Amino acid sequence: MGRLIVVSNRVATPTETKGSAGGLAVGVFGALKDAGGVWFGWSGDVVSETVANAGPTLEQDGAVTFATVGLTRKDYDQYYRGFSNATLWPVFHYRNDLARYEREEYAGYRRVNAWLAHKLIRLLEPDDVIWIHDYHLIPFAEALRNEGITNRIGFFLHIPFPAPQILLNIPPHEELVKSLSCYDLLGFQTATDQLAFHDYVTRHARGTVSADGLVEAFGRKLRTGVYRIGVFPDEIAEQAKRYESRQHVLELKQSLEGRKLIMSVDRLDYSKGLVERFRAFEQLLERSPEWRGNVTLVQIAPPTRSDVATYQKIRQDLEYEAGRINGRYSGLDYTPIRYLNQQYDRWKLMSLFRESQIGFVTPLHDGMNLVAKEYVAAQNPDDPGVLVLSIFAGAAAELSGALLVNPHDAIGMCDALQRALQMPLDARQRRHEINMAALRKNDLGVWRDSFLSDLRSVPVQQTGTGGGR
Ligand code: ADQ
Repeated sequence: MGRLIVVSNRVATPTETKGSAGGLAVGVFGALKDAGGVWFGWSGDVVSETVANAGPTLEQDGAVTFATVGLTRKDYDQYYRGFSNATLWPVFHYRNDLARYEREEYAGYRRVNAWLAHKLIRLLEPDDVIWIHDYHLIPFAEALRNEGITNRIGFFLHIPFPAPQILLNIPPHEELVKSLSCYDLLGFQTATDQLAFHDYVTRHARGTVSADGLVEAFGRKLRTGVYRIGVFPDEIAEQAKRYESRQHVLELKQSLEGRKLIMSVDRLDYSKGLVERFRAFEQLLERSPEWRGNVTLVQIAPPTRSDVATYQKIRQDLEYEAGRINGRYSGLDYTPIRYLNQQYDRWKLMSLFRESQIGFVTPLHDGMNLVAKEYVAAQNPDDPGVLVLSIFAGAAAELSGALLVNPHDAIGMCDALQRALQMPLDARQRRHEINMAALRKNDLGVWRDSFLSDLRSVPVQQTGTGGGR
């Protein structure tokens, strides 16, 4: 079996892969350890041109090499802050209104992909299998193919793939899809995303999709598949239980004074539907006075990408909404919304989930949403909380024990909160069992192993980049 090469925008540090870091780092690292190989990507540092060109920096951990490079200010601005996060991210989350398109940023995005690919080549061996992650790196395989690399290369998209009518808003949409055709296997979070890609291929790229899922486009053949990312539910359950008697949980319990708790945890991002969520909670207090003073929403949302203008705006909007709602419904001893801008340790979060009666997860669009899965896994099976989940999270296709809501319908969300707050124990347990069975059936290991086994079995093509149409 050939080695595994993982490429992602950010690379976890060796320490992060062992501690309580996000499940993804642990999952990917597990596969790297088994096969041996390299994890390659940006270090997260902005550096001088000399330092950037001197990379990659190599760090060895058993059979795994962590290889990272720094980015120059210009590369960071154009590739990361620009085209990745101000064009691709909003459009792929159906927010054309928040997207901008600048030719120089797109050129920078392609330039950085080509530069990174070139840096990786010296670390490659002929039978390595290469797994590229996410929207920052769409042109990565094309750049490798341009340098004559014929290894098997797979791509997993962690975020939604938009319907063609939405994708057309990005002027170089055809180049992006042509770049995707240079992979051997494309993995999507849901069947809807896969279908949107197939739709683009057949309607806008004069390609074909056969009944068994083989795609032919731009002179290349590739496979596509749905690989639902998961968690390791039993590990989360165990850690959540282990942390439940720690100080932070006891303090929270004490401060709630018997009130019901609704928990929400997200990166501070406009795709997560935070403003809509706060307004739905406001509806609950407005329409059901009996809950005033008796239920608290804890929203944990540390800022991300705070140097992208749209992220500054969502932060302001949310602070305004939290202040407005709290001004309206607070009492001397009661604050309805506790809005925390901090990062929390993963196991701490899980133990807080376990204390709450509702997990309120309502993105406007989301690839999967692992928080929804983590919430379920962290519950006490003897007294589980209820997941209230947006139909626009990828996880909604699997978690049929959740109460599904449309995040644009404040009253609908308010009704779901009411229902969850009043749900009897036997109904909560039934829903929890259904959700846990889904998590176990399709855990993080299944996601990783099924993608890699499909990638290892695609036939090697000797062609370089697609010949175009
Ligand atoms: P994200 O948009 O970051 O990921 P999500 O899947 O919800 O969204 O979270 C990823 C991880 O970050 C989870 O393990 C979660 O616990 C952690 N996290 C989120 N908010 C946190 C906070 N406030 N403090 C600490 N940890 C926090 C992208 C896509 C998703 C997709 C994932 C994985 O946008 O749709 O599910 O990749 O593919």
